[in-house]
Amino acid sequence: MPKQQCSHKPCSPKPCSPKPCSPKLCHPKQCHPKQRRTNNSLAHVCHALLLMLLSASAHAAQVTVTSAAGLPLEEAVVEVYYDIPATTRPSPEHNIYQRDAAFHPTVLTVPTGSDVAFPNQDNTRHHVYSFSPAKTFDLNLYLRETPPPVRFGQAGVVALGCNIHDHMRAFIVVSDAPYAATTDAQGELALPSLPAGQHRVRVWHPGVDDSHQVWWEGTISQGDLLEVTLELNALPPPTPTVSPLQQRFKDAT
Ligand SMILES: [Cu+2]
Repeated sequence: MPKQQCSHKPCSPKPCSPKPCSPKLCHPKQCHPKQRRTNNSLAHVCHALLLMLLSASAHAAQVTVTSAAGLPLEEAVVEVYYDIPATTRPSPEHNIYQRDAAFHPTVLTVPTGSDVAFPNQDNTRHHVYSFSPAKTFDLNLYLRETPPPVRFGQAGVVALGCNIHDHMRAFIVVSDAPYAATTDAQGELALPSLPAGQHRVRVWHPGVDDSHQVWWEGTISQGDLLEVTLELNALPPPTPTVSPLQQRFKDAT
């Protein structure tokens, strides 16, 4: 970090750092009151400069994703590509459960080669499937006995559905990137410490396109505050349908 020279020679003969600039350096008897005030203000300036330099070099990069209308986009997937040893890549267990006739979460990001289970927590049966090129599978009607996990060995976006409930949908983003995660309710994601240099970054959201294959692409480096605006061109998800039993219940009330 470049050292700064203090201009106040009598009290700060050395290069500027937090201690030389501290007012304690001036003994009250050595400094005229006016000099002490000057030293105090100099100390504040030095501290402010130091904090600015530290924060500029140390804070993590952050990505904020919003729609063209300015709304924060939750569950946008952010991938960052950089070199790390393959052995350090985590591979925790994953699952997408079903509750209240909905998938939870609705967007899951996993490293390529991950296994994902689909436990059913409802009292009605579900039939989970995908026709996506990255993974085609079919878990026939089940209730309490969770089928064996499905392995996702190819990078890409996998759209999930339920054969019984058309409104149920979710996405698994299978990623080759060393880092991939989803944004929070504010559309924000704080990245881990990145290696030096510019890195390729991709952003995906289910609302961008009905093909689910369109990614925003750019670059990012440590300390960047990247703001990404996505146009949402996909059709809105279908609204939940009411079963005949539910309809009879509604009619009776
Ligand atoms: Cu279902």
